[in-house]
Amino acid sequence: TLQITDLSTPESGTGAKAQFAEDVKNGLGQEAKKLSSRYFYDGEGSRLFQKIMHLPEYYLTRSEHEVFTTQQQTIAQKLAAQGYFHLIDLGAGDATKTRILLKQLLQQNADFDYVPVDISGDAITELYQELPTELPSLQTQAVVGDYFNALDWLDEHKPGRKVLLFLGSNIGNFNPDERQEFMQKVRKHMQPGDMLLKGMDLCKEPETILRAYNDAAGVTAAFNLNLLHRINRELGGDFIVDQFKHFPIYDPQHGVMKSFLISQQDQQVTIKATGQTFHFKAWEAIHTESSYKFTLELAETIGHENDFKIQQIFQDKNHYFADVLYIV
Ligand code: AVJ
Repeated sequence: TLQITDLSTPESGTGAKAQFAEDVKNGLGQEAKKLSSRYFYDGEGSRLFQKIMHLPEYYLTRSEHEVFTTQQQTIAQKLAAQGYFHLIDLGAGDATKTRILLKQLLQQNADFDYVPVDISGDAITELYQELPTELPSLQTQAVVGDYFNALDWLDEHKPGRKVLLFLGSNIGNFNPDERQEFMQKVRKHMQPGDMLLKGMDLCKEPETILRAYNDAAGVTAAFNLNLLHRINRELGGDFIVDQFKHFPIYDPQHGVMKSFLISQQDQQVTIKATGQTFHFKAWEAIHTESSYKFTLELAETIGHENDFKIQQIFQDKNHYFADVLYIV
């Protein structure tokens, strides 16, 4: 059976747009200009991210896929060892990696239901069309909405043991403060015995990391620049996108990959929805994304700080990527 609960409100469309305009206005109004990577994922951005996941340089997806195709038996056993649970997939997207786990869990006759959560109604609708034919015996309760609205809803309507998935190194887009807040909020929804399986990209040869965000085909550059196209499309901006270029840099001391858009000349940009004109000096930068990288020690510290223990760490052969299983 498959049910969808839509927690997005009727006015969340216009509300979301006002929020986007507000965030752009604040970000470009700062001394050090910035835009949030949250806004990369419109239709075009999501399509470009799919392409990124297939790039030879973007090792993250392949590494985590290797973890899921070589260690799925152990992972499934650990998750299912304590009986009935909700498998809650935060930011499920197209659930490529989760499907491997779902097949394994069904094969092992695990007692669970699947709760994909995504802010994108389109992603959830696609799962709705595919999962019943691919995995007919799977019990699914999909939720469209924000992670924490979804967790509130579950606590109220479907209590029970939780296993949370947060895959793909999505945690990397949070800065340390945001990451701490995320872990605390997640922890508040969890009880002893509940688990969190978190994908984390690991510190490695800096060149390897840098190449993953600076691919030869220029897909990541297009992904980054799409943010300006999106502002033009949705907020009535007049960015001449060709006058900006993608500039990625890896900071090996803080373990963070940062991406910028550089203004290649002195220019002005007017954005109707913000009612403002922004000035860019030649070679001025807009910070658009940080992707944090982790060590296993940091994974442990993050756990301890929030009252989680590490139950097991799953890694690919190269030790490029870790899926860390935390337990309360
Ligand atoms: C989806 C956040 C895991 O940071 O590696 C890919 C997004 N940005 N290439 C990442 C991304 C540029 C990706 N995450």
